[in-house]
Amino acid sequence: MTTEERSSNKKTTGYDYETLQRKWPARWSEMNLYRTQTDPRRPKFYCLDFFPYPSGSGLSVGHLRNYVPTDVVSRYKSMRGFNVLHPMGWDAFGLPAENFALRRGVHPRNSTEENVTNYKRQMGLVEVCYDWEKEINSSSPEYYRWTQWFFLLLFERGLAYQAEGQQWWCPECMTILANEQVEDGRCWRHTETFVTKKSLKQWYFKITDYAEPLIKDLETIRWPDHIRKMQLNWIGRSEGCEVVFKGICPDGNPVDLPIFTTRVDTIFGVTYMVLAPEHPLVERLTMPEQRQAVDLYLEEAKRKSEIDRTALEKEKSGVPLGSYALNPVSGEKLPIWIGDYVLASYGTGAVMAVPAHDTRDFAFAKRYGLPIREVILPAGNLKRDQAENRYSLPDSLEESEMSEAFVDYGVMVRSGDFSGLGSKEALPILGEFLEKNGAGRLKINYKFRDWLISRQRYWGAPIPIVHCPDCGAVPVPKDQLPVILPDMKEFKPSGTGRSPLANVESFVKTPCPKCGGPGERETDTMDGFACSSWYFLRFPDPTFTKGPFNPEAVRDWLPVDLYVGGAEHAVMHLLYARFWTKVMHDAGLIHFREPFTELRNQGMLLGSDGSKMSKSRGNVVTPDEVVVKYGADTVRAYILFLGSFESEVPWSDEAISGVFRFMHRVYDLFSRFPPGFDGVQDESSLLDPKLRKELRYWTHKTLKKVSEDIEGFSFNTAVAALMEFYNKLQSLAGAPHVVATETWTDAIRTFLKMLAPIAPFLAEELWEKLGFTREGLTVHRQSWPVYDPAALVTEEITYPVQVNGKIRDKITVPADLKDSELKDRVLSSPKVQPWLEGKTVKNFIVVPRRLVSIVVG
Ligand code: ANZ
Ligand code: ZN
Ligand code: ZN
Repeated sequence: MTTEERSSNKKTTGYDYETLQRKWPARWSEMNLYRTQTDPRRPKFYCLDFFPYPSGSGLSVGHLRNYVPTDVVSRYKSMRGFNVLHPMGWDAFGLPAENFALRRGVHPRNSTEENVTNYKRQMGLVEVCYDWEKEINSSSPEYYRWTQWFFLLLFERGLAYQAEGQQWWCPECMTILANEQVEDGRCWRHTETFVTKKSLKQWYFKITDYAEPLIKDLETIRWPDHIRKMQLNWIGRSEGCEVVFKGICPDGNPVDLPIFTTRVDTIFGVTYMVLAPEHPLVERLTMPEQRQAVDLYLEEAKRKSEIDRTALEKEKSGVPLGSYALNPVSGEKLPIWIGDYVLASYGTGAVMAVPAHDTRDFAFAKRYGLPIREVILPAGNLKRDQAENRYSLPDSLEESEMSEAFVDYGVMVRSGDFSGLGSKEALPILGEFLEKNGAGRLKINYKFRDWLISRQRYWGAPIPIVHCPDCGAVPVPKDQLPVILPDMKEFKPSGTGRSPLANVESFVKTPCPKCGGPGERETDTMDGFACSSWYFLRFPDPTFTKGPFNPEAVRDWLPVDLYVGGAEHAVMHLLYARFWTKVMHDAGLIHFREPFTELRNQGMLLGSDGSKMSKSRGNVVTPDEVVVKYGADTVRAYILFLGSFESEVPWSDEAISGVFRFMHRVYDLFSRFPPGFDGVQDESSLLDPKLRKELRYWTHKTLKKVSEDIEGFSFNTAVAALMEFYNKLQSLAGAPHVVATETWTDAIRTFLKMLAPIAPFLAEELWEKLGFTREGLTVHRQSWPVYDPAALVTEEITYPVQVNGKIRDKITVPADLKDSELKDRVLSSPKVQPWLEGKTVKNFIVVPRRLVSIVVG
């Protein structure tokens, strides 16, 4: 749209959004419209957006797909009589903020402040109703003091520990990354950069202790199925057995070699063993003649990523160690190999290889000419002896070459006393057998690892620990928090594996809190995800000083009723926050186990070219430009209207122009036909009953639809319903006297209330202009109307009503009215009542669709 068009639009309709955007915010602020209400008689609604990192590039219209819908729901709930908490804050610590500051050559504190100011300004452009009195910033000492407090809570509960290990290292970030921050062998922040492994002492949170509740409680929350599935897969629970094989060392001594398997029913089919190259027993189990080949192989394995190593399609490689292991069930002697398809970090880092029934073992055996022994047959053709709970097997089994592994359950064969058992039923039987013989037990394994929390970076909450040569790792006493992050000019990571804080002597040197001797502060900082694991507890009372959160306010407001943000946080943040919540619950600090009752993920907003918005493509649309061009009401309505909330949709200039015209038309129609408030006593003389009914039908039908759609996150259809309703009103507005009636007034009043959460300026302006302020100063504090189901009934029946055989009245009711309600209406009719006075109703007969007959005596 050109400037001329824009100004001509203004001329024709008078809808001047710029004036409205100047006029209303000041008044709303005088009314304290966005201040969180705490009326104890009202139910509460806590609506939260994902904690944003205030990035240097500011908001694009894509972000509005998060913020506008939650704003609409908050406004709607508030009109429905809820106390609504809708706060906003800044996830300001962490790598992204620090990397941004490094690129710009400024201090992250300054760049963060600048970015926050810009975010707030942009959010204001579309009038998102955050209560800014609740604002928090995770990089402020008042906040991170409590992040440190939680670290100590976890430490006290044995859930924070230090361990040395091979860690993912991003050479660009120059820090350790958590497993979750590595995607396809690359850094999540540097998608071009392959990560490597580095051995370092690190801090971990023991999230694996909470595997079961993290799985189980997923059933208690209303979250998208795909997010729940991703969490389940990430946790990766699998039921199986730990089986202890005996490895024979070159010197003849036995050593325990435990493995984890989900298919212990295949144990008679093991033909060799495979250890991960990093397995601690590799050294001891290597025969001298294999030493050289083994060393060579270990060198190669270091260079491959985990993904490459386990991918099914990659060729499996390995080397024999030259030593053997004994199968604890069959006593058989098995060659031990190392192979990089076995991961050091899963199970026990070793497998019993069953090439006949495992695809990867099969490929490996084929490649190296290892034996393949079939021990499970498909149950299909075998007969089952019910009394014995076994299958009858033929006397001799044919040997046939397998072309691929048979991986399903079936019937055990060539398995000693266990032959004939259904292989699935045999799992617990074998588990018990192993346990009795001290050679293993049933076991549940989880894929996910403990949460690696320490970062060798500057911009984070310092880990509140002092290392003392005598006392070890000593927690900083809680009353000495926060451990202040010192101001540093040179905070670029050195790449040595130590945090830049290690260079600040005044920070590092400190007495041991326990013995008073010379100690050294931990110089690692916490991963930014620690800050966002509890922030939702802080919002209800963000200035509370006696603890991380105000327990009373938390009792009133938590858990979060509605949590909205992008689907990219399926495992990290959303799993960590659930974990911390459970820990706090177990510590008796809070009354709930799950932080976010309902979760919604918005779909991505693409550029108008159909690809992801990005600076380099030049297809980014900012709120700034479109608000100037179309106004906040239109931008909001368009964001809601452009597709279903979850779907990926492209930006369209044409479509937003359509919504823009809609705003103009609404303004135009309602200001041309103001309601006739006074003097309409009996509107039946003005309004044809059929028209009246039609108008009521549309009002209540739209009301029902819009209410249900907002509740169900179907904003596009809610806007569409308003558009349809507008068309109806427009078509009726011309009819004589319609606009003077109460029915018309009610239709407009209802329309404006429904428009209010979506287009707050236009709705408010019309509310005032049409004189509705006599019902309350602002449309935004009106209560949401309740629809009348009776108005939705389209078919009506007129019943003649007889009393003792004589017609006394005609009564028109909805066709689907229940008999009991029909009776109530008939008996209360003013025309019927005189005939009933002083008498008793002996019989009440309804002839469906024809007649009502009353017999009195
Ligand atoms: C013998 C066997 C026979 C297996 C068979 C499967 C089929 P999930 O379900 O993912 O838990 N495994 C165990 N530890 C491993 C490791 N560190 N690296 C790679 N693979 C490992 O998978 C468990 C199965 O994965 C285990 O069961 C083991 O192979 C393999 F017919 O043991 B199985
Ligand atoms: Zn990186
Ligand atoms: Zn000490």
